[in-house]
Amino acid sequence: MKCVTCRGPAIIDLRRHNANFCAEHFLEQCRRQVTKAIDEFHMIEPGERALVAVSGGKDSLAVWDLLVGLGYDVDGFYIGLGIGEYSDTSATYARAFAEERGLQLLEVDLPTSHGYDIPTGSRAARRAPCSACGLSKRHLFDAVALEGGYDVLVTGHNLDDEAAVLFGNTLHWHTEYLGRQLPVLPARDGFPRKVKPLVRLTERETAAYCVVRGIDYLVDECPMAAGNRHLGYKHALNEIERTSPGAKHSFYFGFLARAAARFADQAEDDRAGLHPCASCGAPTTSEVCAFCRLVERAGGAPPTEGTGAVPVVLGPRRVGVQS
Ligand code: Q46
Ligand code: ZN
Ligand code: ZN
Repeated sequence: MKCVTCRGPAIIDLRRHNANFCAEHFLEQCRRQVTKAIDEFHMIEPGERALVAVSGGKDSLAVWDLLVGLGYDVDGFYIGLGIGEYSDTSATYARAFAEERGLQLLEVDLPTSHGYDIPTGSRAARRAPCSACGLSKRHLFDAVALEGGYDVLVTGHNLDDEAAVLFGNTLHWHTEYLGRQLPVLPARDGFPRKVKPLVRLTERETAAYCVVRGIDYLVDECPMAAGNRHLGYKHALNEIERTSPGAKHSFYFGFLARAAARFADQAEDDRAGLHPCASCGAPTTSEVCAFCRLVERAGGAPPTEGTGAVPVVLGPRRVGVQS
């Protein structure tokens, strides 16, 4: 197996590109794919400040490393979800990554700052754990990015994630979600743009990227993910990919090129009815937003001022977040 660029010994084969790469040229390939995604979808402009949502897993650490390597100004943000040992361990990976590289990491600990953890919150609100978790994370990402004056919020969603979500939404014809399933969601109501620079890389590639770069990441899956539908869709797509290399890519990018715009109106309609939450000010269609209702049901309370985000690893620059 030889590297397609230098003919040296290859370490990875990428069947959908019909190419093998040595370590050096594999890293180059990852950077090229991320640059292409950023340029194609106008994700981050020069001089903008980005905040990456960091979980301690391979994707979020890979995207942080890639963006810093490409010269972007990026801080990290970690949320302690209170999911037992999983959360304790994931935090150590996120902090170690930031410390070793002198990057700034902000942190919110949900139990400390809002009085609930994901297992309790999901039971109290009668929501599936991932639903309560996703809602809490989305709210805090927006709020902390806004509080810290960031222009862009970056997440580590990769091609497998996006194809699996698209698969689920198509399977059930959730047309209201299809118009929003884009690699970039524009800024609105003072909230930052949301971008997914890893959409051109698969899970296998982000894992290999971390190994080659020597990035230590949490391999274990969140214990609450077991048996969720999203994982089932990923397995199904992996089976298809095995016999049809490139199927995931053409499914997702074909959707973006030829179908997403057809569902855009519905996404716009959803936005039209937004107004500030009576409790926290976040955009919502009801009087009090779903996050504030979740916090209340879980018996917690929002911090009196701001999100409670504090820098736990101090990089070269302090931002004006509240402590
Ligand atoms: S952390 Fe949260 Fe995930 Fe765990 S509870 Fe579900 S959504 S699986 S990315
Ligand atoms: Zn090479
Ligand atoms: Zn609210």
